[in-house]
Amino acid sequence: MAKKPTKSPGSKSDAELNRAFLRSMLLQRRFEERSAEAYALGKIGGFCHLYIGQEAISTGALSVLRPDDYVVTAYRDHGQALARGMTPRAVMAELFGRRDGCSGGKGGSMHLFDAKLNFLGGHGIVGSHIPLATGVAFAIKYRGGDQVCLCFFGEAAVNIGAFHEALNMAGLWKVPAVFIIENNRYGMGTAVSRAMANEDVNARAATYNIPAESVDAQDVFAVRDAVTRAVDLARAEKTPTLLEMRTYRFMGHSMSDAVSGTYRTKAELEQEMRRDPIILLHNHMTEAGEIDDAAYAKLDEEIKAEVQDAWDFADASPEPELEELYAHVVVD
Ligand SMILES: Cc1ncc(C[n+]2csc(CCOP(=O)(O)OP(=O)(O)O)c2C)c(N)n1
Repeated sequence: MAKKPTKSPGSKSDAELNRAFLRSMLLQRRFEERSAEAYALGKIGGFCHLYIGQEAISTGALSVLRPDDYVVTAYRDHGQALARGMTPRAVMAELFGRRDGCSGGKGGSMHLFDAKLNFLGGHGIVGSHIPLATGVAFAIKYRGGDQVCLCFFGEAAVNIGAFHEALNMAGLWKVPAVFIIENNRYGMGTAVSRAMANEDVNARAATYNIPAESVDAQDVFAVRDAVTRAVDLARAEKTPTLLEMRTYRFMGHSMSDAVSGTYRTKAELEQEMRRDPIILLHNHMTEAGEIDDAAYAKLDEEIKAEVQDAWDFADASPEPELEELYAHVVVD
């Protein structure tokens, strides 16, 4: 955490940027803590995968993008949706299955979409969206644009055929995509070492002639630096990159899993929680004299109020009408 952040061209000072990062990560954290509570109260149905512990990835990576760039992601999508600029109200209403949710209440936790933000979801089938990202990036190049497409997925998706087909084509056609592996070391209840013949996920990149990098993803500055390099390469030279973000999820796989699960030790979890990305950034800002306890507490209170507002909004929003059942759905 010694490094200074890379600033956006002509934008915020380091202190302002750090504060924006802290705000973004805390918003995701508080939002999901309340989501867990809402799930336990039965206000959220279906699946719900929390992102707690991984917030430096969404925050650092999406801070690099322009509004006209594209984002495609998997089912652990709340943090990325918020970091991309979706409102807590629209996300919470979607989790509650209500009409004012970003997908009209019919998508739920795993299917957050916002076409205006070029946020292309929220996909529940492991690895299924990676070819979509290659397709989006191909379309950008075909049309002569200079946008990029960022694609997030878990390390288990690296074992899926779609990953290999998509990376082969991306490498062959040289499309402006950045593939981000969020390596939290577990796919559901299975450790990487029990599921992968070669745990070096970046080794796959060389097969497809794609550059790769591994990043300490609890450090928001390291994430931002690596994604800046990859996005610059994609924009200028239409070269894709594979980035392994080394992280850890603090919660179970989903709300159907215990908080820690039975597949890892409590000691491991406690050890990893010492590298909470929010604590690391907070410590850095405290040492730099950019925040004190009172300012942190005030920020936290503001964010908690914003999340409470999202909860109230979602609770008051009506359910979708019955006639909506077949709208936007392929039924034949
Ligand atoms: C093709 C497919 N197989 C199995 C599942 C069931 N499943 C859902 S999540 C998951 C684990 C994925 O782990 P990873 O990609 O590492 O992401 P993480 O949950 O750790 O973020 C599995 C096996 C699925 N959704 N799709």
